[in-house]
Amino acid sequence: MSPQEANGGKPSIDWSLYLVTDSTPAILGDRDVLHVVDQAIQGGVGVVQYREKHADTGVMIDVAFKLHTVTQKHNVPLLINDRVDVCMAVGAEGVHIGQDDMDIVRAREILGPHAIIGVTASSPEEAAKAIKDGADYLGIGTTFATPTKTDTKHIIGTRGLQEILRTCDTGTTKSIPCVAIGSINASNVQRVLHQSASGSNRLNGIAVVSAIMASPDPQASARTLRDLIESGPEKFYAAVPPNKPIITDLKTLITHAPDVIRAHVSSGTLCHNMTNTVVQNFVANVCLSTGSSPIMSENGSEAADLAKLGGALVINMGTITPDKMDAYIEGTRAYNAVGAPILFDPVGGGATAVRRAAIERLLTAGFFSVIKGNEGEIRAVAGSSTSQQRGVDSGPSDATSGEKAQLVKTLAQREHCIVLMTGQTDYMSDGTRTVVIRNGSRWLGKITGSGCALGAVVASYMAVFPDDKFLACLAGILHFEIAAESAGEYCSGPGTFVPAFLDSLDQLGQEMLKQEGLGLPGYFASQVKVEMV
Ligand code: 3NM
Repeated sequence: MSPQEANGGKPSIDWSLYLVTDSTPAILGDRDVLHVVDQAIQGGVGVVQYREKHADTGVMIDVAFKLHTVTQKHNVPLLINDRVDVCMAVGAEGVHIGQDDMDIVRAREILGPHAIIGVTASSPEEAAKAIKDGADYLGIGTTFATPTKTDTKHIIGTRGLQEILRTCDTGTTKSIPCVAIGSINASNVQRVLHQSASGSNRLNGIAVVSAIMASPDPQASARTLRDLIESGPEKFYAAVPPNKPIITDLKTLITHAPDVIRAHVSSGTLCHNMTNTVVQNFVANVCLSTGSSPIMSENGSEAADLAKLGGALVINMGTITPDKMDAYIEGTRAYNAVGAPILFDPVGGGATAVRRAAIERLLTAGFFSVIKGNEGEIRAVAGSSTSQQRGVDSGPSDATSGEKAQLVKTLAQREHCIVLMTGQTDYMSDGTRTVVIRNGSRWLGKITGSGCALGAVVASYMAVFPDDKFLACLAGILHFEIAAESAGEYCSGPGTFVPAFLDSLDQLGQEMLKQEGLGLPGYFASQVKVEMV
């Protein structure tokens, strides 16, 4: 049986990288569309859609015919955007229709059962209807706002993609290939694939216009995208990369923590802080005392160079301004581009409209390995805030411990990252593992910057131990909070706590190094107050 016969008479399609053409001068420039498509296919494009919104029908048929010759040479299907008549005229493999174009049932009647018909869907409802009406695949989006198509109705982000993917596999409707579209390029393709997944439902591929059509080297751009898609997004973005064991047993996690602390203490790993002006000096000292090398730079233009140095980035929006927002986004993109960890601390996230909007903008702009905040901030990120945060303090909470654990777990599952909610008791989840941490000292709540400093520590721990970022975070938290407990025993108040804490952070690290090879130090084991829930 040929692949075509095996697929109900339709050619089997490699959806991983789907190219939509655009001949407008702003995108295509003076390049030849046929040459670009030929190059793109050689770079790894598996399906081509001819999209032309302005040409006369005769011109469209002429270009589509020539394009079909190119795609046939490579055994890749050609689909025509919107125009069933052009598809028939050139014998293309199918059409792609938008919500305002010809109805899919009518298109199917005209083109017959063997044609490939794809439909644009921006919501679970549109997806469900398209599936019911017999679509062969869905183009879902608009993922992110794009200058290529400014009349898109809904910008749905990776959360919207997740919802649609969930609809596509309810058990009652058939599963259908889905490709996401809208401002997807080499800098974000892996995190779109990672963050859009809903359980085992994943995108089959991504569709792009400008990332290839506007490229001076379409073959190289297609190859880069293809490699990024095939190399698997989880390598950088999952708490535990593929092929590494996920330790679900708390005792084993705790047993490994001292090794991670030792690795960090002697690492001098770069901790790049885009943090608030109130805490910079203290945070830099905490970094040094725990073994990382801090740089406090809010200059977005140098983030790309710093991102290549093997460290981590902290984005702490405590003293946010419009200029700083742009820098945070530049920093986020730079670290995402090399797969380096970023910790996002949405300080005061529930306090003002500006900060709530900043959270949305940042979550759209990039991927954060950890989102860390107090309860008010985490609720602002989750969109489940019921009370107005007063300044940067969390505000009162009547949530039970179980509800807090569920909050971090649900948000971790939604964002596909680690969520750390700090307070007298900390809650942390990577969506699979959720822990409650009762270590720490009351003095941490009496000085400025303790939460911000914890963020910096956790970030650099992830850079040192990327094989299990959840374990890295846990080790960093224990280093920080157990040291705070020791310092709390000797200090006489918040003033003396600060230097005692810096000493204690350093001493705990040095003790760990001395006891290398001796297993889990007894004093450390006896201090750990962590529970898995
Ligand atoms: N359709 P780029 S967005 C053709 O949301 C198209 O349905 C969209 O271009 C939709 O890859 C879009 O350059 C343009 O952002 C995508």
